[in-house]
Amino acid sequence: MDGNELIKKLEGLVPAFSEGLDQAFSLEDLEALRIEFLGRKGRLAEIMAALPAISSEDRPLAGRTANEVKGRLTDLFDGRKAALEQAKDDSASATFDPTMPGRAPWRGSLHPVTLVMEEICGIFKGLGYDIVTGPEVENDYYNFEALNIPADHPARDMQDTLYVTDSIVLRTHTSPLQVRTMLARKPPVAIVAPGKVYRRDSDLTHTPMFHQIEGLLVDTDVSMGDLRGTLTSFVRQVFGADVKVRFRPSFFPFTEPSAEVDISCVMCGGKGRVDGKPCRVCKETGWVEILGSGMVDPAVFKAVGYDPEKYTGFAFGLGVERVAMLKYGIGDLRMFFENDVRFLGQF
Ligand code: 2U9
Repeated sequence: MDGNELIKKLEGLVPAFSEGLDQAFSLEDLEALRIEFLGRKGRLAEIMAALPAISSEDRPLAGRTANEVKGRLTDLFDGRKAALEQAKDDSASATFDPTMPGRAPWRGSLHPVTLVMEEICGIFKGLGYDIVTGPEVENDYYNFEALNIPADHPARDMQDTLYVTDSIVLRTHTSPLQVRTMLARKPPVAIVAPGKVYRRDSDLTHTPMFHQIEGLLVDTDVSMGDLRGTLTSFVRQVFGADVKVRFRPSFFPFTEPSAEVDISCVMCGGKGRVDGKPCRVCKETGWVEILGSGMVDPAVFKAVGYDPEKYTGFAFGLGVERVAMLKYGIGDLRMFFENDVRFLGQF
């Protein structure tokens, strides 16, 4: 080997070592590479062993080159070693700490309408009532005819009802469920019918779909007193024992006599004013309407084949969103339909 050849070989060590460093991902890899190139029997030492054999005039340059190459390899080695040590430190401090408290998983919650439906159904279940559900697309007979709402009745107006065909509608109340139940069962009947209902109505205080719960009790000797006692006890369970209750005469095609049920205002406690200002919930009256009710009209019993001479019954209905607004102090009906989890998560 002459001097030139030796120098070329020495200089070739730098890119070869560099390539090796690119593949060294651990301190162990790096040490193996150091031994291969810089070790006592390494590639540099092997080339250096040929130094005494070359001509004396080439030797000084070859010797200098050897020192330079050794310095380059050592620098490259040190730089890579520092980087790998730093990476090792970083990952050590980021290791899993089993003593840290876990990250709480995000939990959903029940919609306030669902909560109120479940609460109300639970109260009546406790009194022995069955929960019944059924179709939201109904025919004219179950939604209107059997309920003493004749074809020319204003409740059927195109304004109020969403029609599928001339004789098929989206149910405007859950009353068809009571009709279906009476056609299928003999008295005594005690049921509550929760569900979605649909009306052609949409403004600040009305949505085209809302939720109702209706109830029906049919037996021999059911009286207006039973209606009054049952509904008074019911509203006190929902709104608190101190709430005042009053029954006002009203009219529904399917009940006679009929009564609307008011409770003392949940906002102002019945005073009509809050901090000296008119109460926005009861409009200064001190009362808010909560239920419609009445004694089942004999015409309805006839339609389902119950003997109106033998049986009497009471029925009631309420809007679930309305109860939820009063119970939770929600001022805007639209909150129930926007699905904003910041709102929904509060219940
Ligand atoms: C049958 C017989 C009688 C159900 C009744 C009401 C009174 C009533 C409204 C309350 C607010 C509907 O959601 S709302 O707009 N309901 O006022 N509902 S009595 O009477 C029936 C039902 C079925 C067979």
